[in-house]
Amino acid sequence: MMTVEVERKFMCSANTLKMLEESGVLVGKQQFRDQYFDTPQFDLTLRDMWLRKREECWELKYPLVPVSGRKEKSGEQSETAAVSTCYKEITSQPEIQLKVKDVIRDTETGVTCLDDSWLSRVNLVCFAEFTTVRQSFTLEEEEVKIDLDQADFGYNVGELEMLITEGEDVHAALERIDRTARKLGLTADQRVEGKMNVYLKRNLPEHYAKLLSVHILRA
Ligand code: V4E
Repeated sequence: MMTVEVERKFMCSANTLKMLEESGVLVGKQQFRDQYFDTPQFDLTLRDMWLRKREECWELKYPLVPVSGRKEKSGEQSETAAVSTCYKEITSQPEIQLKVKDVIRDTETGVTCLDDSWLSRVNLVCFAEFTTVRQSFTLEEEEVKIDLDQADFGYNVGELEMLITEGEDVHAALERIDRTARKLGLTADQRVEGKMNVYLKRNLPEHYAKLLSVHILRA
């Protein structure tokens, strides 16, 4: 079963924080280290594929709508959809390997574990590494998870997130995210940079510029 992450990022103002502390339920606080991997030529991220190891767990995120079939955002698109993103998430190592191999044309077969030897064989190297402290909240009657992230390189961002299974109604998830956003007093006109945008801009500006130029990331 494939998971789809429907997500909207936001800047957490003092008002939003107050609202969360008063009406939200703090469901957890955690700290994790993310390491992102790609080939030296960035074959994965230039296709909007993000391979990461969070603590000891591997995860691959790639768009629900493949980069090749993407249309420019039109005026017809709802504001909610314009500020939200949909990515498939896979966590099974054999599936991750198959998908990655599709892209970087590894010819090896019979590898079943995404260990460090597999990484070096297909020339995957860590290009970004940071630690996040995350506080997670929920609002009464809402299924959307609200994360407040503080990354160790000095960037804070909020995320509204719903996980659905592939084939489930993305539109309904977008509407739930929108409803939670309204309850938090967020407006749809604001597009917010994710942690990776900011990390790349600061640490790998050339690759960041390339991702902007091919419309994988937006400034
Ligand atoms: C999908 C993606 C990246 C991978 C990191 O994804 P994200 O959900 O931003 O990270 P995080 O740490 O919050 O993961 P979670 O704990 O929720 O699983 S890096 C860039 N992208 C693409 C992307 C994009 N183009 N635009 C926006 C607004 N977000 C992500």
